[in-house]
Amino acid sequence: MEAAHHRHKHKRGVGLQGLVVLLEANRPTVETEEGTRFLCYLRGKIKREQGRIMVGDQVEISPTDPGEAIITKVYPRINLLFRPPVANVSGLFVIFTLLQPPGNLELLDKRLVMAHVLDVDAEIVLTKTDIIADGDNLARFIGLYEAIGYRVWETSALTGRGLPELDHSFRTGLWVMVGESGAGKSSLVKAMLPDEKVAVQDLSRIGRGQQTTRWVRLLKVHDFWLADTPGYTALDMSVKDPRRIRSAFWEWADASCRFPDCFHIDEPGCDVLPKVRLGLYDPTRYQHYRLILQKWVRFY
Ligand SMILES: Nc1nc2c(ncn2[C@@H]2O[C@H](COP(=O)(O)OP(=O)(O)OP(=O)(O)O)[C@@H](O)[C@H]2O)c(=O)[nH]1
Ligand SMILES: [Mg+2]
Ligand SMILES: [Zn+2]
Repeated sequence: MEAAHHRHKHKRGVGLQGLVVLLEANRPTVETEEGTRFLCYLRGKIKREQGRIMVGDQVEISPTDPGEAIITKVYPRINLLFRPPVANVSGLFVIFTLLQPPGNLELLDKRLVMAHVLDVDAEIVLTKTDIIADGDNLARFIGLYEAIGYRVWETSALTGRGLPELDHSFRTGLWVMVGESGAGKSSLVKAMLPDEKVAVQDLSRIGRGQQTTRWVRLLKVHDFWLADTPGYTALDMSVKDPRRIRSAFWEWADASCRFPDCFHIDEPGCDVLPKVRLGLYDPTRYQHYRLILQKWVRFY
């Protein structure tokens, strides 16, 4: 029964299943479940019907030459991240450094909101903790985000601090490293997977605004896939429901505004605004909320 089923499948030309693990200069590399890699072409029909293929796409391929194949089918996507471009995301590792170069908190909050809007997990990974001397700044940062409910990892690719913990925390699916250029995404990947060839930014180029990693790439870590990505600074999303942005600010869930649908802008009886003024809610987070609301909400 099994054999007949397989023969039948084969006769109809049903290909191998795989995952797009790299898209270098528009040529997808697909890895099958057995771990074999194929450099692929897209069938023209698929290109027209489904548009751009992305890293993270589940596909069917039909081998042509040794190590080469044609992608014959792209499975429907669960979700989709634009910057960096990755499909079928389970979670984001938001990579952030307080120094060398100091990370941008607005971009950090935007990435956390992005995860919330996409309905995927987000964890903050602080890098370069070996060079942080100002203990207070570190404690304040960790205190703020942990109180909100985020998991914050303290790591150093240089000393190896925090890497075993990160490596052994259980996860499944596809986890994407996102963060500014120079934040240390590739250094972290390299430290976690010493056998992989990973290009890391030259110290002299830090802060010059050039990405070292140019393509999204998936790497296998135990039972999950980890994506190293180029750093992006221009983040944008199209959010139809502004409530999704509001609910991304978890720390305001306990506010008791007069109107249950209060957006905390200038509504009477708002409980968030006075608490922001008193410093009970972080003013910088609130400022970012206003910015994101203004820029990302599209009305149709
Ligand atoms: N002191 C210290 N330096 C680090 C650490 N991690 C990374 N760096 C340095 O910071 C720079 C970060 O470079 P990458 O790891 O290439 O940064 P990236 O986030 O991958 O950057 P893009 O690929 O451009 O997006 C490199 O020069 C690293 O040597 C760390 O834990 N401690
Ligand atoms: Mg990189
Ligand atoms: Zn309010």
